[in-house]
Amino acid sequence: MVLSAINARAYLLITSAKVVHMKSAIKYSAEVAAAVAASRPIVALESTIISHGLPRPSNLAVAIECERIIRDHGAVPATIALLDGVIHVGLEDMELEEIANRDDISKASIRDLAIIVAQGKSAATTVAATAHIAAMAGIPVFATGGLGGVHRGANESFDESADLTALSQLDMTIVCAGVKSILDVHATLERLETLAIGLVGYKTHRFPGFYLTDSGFSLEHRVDSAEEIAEIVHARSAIGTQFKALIVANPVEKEMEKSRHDQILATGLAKAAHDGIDGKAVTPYLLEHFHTASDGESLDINTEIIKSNCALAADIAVALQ
Ligand code: PSU
Ligand code: MN
Repeated sequence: MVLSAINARAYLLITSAKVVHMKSAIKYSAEVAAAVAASRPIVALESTIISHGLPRPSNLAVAIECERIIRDHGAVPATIALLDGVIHVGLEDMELEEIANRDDISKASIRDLAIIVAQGKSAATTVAATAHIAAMAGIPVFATGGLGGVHRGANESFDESADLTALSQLDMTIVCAGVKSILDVHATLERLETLAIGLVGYKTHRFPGFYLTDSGFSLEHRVDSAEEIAEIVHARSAIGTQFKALIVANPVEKEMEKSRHDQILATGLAKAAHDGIDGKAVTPYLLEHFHTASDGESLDINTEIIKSNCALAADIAVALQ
């Protein structure tokens, strides 16, 4: 049963002319190509956080630091992005710099990928798009900051991140600090349940709230080591639930003071409504508002979040081997 599902997928990859064409659009960095050849542990990293989530020049510094942490933990970083119509799995130094500093880098979700490739454009990949490409490239572990989810007021705006539906269809273990606190966390947790996406807390029974250690919601499952997570990943394959992602929620250690957080969020939401921000501009707008209104405190916390997630993701990738 499990084998036939995998074979069906492999068959598709090998025989579909379109997919083969797509595969030839992938360029591996030298480091990632060597890691793939030697079956070494690899961790996928998204690039939207670099181009749209963090301000310059911290964005490039954080991206470099994240890659270093993953190497220090015995794995190889594969930052994923699209440059001039080519899907990159792993970026060379110059390419990472382009993602961080070029002004023509759009934010690509899964639905944008083919369009960007066909038109020869450049884009950073969201969690959804990164997870899709990583799965295609056979990379099973992914580190990010905070997942996208159901936005506040989604009952009217229908604004729900494609991160959720993407993760309900991919074999991926993703480490994050919960979902971004700018979202409707309760609704997002309900959607995760509906979509059958696995969810465990790392050393906690509380669902993390991105800038906050605790979002106010509890978690049924807790794990305490990378090895335990690897056991779950193996069990998923044996049971046939591997094509639904597993989220490892890793809380930030030093959180923002809650009343300060709530006040900055309230002014940010009011400002976004006043400025008529919607669609994919909402998340970058609110993150930027946080960074400015908190005098960089949210930037420091965001940086800590993703560094810690990179370390844990690398440990998981190593434990999986
Ligand atoms: N996590 C961060 N910073 C970010 C993001 C996640 O710490 O900038 C990005 C991810 O790429 C995620 C995206 O997929 O925000 C969600 O955007 P949207 O809500 O428009 O789907
Ligand atoms: Mn959206």
